[in-house]
Amino acid sequence: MWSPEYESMAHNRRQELQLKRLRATIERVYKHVSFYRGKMEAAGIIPDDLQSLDDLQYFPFTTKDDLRENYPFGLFATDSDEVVRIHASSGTTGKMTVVGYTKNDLGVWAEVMARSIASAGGGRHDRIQVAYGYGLFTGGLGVHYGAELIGAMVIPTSGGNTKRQLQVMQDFGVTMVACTPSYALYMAEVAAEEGIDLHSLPIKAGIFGAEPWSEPIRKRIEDQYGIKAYDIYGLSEIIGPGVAIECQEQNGLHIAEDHFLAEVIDPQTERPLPDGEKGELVFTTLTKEAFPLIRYRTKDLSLLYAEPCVCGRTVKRMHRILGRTDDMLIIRGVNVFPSQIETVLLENGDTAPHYQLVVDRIGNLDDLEVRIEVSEALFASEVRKLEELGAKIRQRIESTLGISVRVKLVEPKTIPRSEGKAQRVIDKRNLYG
Ligand code: DLL
Repeated sequence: MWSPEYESMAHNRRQELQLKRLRATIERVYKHVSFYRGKMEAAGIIPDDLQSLDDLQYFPFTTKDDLRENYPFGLFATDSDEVVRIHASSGTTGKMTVVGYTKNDLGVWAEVMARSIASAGGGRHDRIQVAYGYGLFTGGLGVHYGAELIGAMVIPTSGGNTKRQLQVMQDFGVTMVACTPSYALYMAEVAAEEGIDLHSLPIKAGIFGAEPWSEPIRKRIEDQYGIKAYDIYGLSEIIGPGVAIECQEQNGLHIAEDHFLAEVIDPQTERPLPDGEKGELVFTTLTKEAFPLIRYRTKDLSLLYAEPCVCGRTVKRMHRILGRTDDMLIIRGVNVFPSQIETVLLENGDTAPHYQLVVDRIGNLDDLEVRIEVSEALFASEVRKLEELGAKIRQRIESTLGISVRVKLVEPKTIPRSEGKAQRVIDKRNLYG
C-alpha cells in the first residue's frame, strides 16, 4: 500500500476525517462560489446544517449542465492565480467541461494515482508506459505524476503510433502499461501481426480504464499479454484517473474515500440507496481546492460494497461500471454525446434532422458511422454533390469530436421513425459484458 494510514484506516476514524473535510468543503464553496450559495439558499439550507455525513443527502446535486452553464471557470473556488493546471472533456453540446487544479490539488491527484499504481502491484522498480493521451484529457498527465511520485521510470508515449508503442514496450523493458482497454487489445493485435511475442516481455500488469469494459475483455487482455489487468476509474470532474482502482483481488474498485465521498442514488427518485443496491454514482470531493464538487451526478451506474477487502484496505469498493443513465458513448477513449453530433447536423441546412449513430468494434478499433438522411431534392442530385456534402459534414463532426468518423448519407425516410424516444444510437460493442 502506498498510504496504509489512509487506505486501511479504521472505519470510524475515516468517517470523522470525512466529516471534517466535508464541512470545510461545504463552507468553502458556500463562501466562494455563488452557484453553490444560490443552490443552498434555494434549498433552504446552510453549511451548518451538515452535522453528520448522513446530512449530505439534504444538499443539492451538481450536474454536467451546471458545469456547462458556468463555463469555463464559474465554479472555481479559488482565485485564478492559484490555479496551475486546466483539463477538459467533452460536454453534452458544444461546450467542454472545464476543470482546474491548484498545486495542492495536483498533489492529491498524484497521491491517489500513486496509491492506484501500488494497488496494481507497481513500485519504484517499475517502468510504466503511459499510453493514455496527454493533453486536455486527464488520463496521460494523471497517471504520469502518480507514477513519478511512486518513483517508477515513466515513459510518456501518449496515445497512438502503435508500432512505436510496441518498440518502446520491447526495448525499454516496460513492466506496466496504462491505456484504455480497447487500445491494449489493438496493440496486442498489431503485436501479433508484427510477430512480437508479448509473453516473452517483462510486462506484468496494466492499468486500464476511461471506458467501459467487461470480464471477457479483461480475460482476453490478460491472456494476450500474460499480465494482470486492473480496472481504474475516474472522471475529470472529480479529479481524473485515481478515484478508484482494483487491488490484486480484482474484486471491486477501492475508492480513495478520504478524498472522494461516494453515494449511490436512485436516478429517478434521487434518493440515496443502501450499499449493495445498483444506482447512479454521486461523488463529493473532500479536499479539492480549485474545483470542489458537491454531490456530482456522474451518470455512471454501479453499486458499493462496505465490507473490508482481504487485501487490508478498509475503504468502500465500487463494482465495475455497469452502464450509464444517459446516452454518452466512449469511442476510442473519447466521450461522445449524440447531442454534439446533432448540433453539427442542425447547423447544416441540407440534411433532414433524422440521423442514427452506429457504433461497432471492428477488429479491436471502435468505429462510428453517422447515418444521415438527406432531403429528396438533394438525394436526386449529382453524386458529386452528395459526396461533397458528406465530406463537409464529416469534417465538421470530426473537428467537434476530435475522432474520425464515417458519414453515410442515406435515402429520405430510411431511418426508422419512432413514436417515443428516438433510438439514435445502435451500439453493437456489448461493452458491459
Ligand atoms: O476517463 C478519466 C480516466 C482516465 C479514468 C484514465 C481512468 C483512466 P473523463 O474523460 O472525464 O475521465 O471520462 C469519465 O469515463 O464518467 C465513465 O463513464 C468513464 N469511465 C472512466 N473510467 C471507467 C472505467 C476519464 N474504468 C467517464 N470503466 C466516466 C467504465 C469508465 N467507465
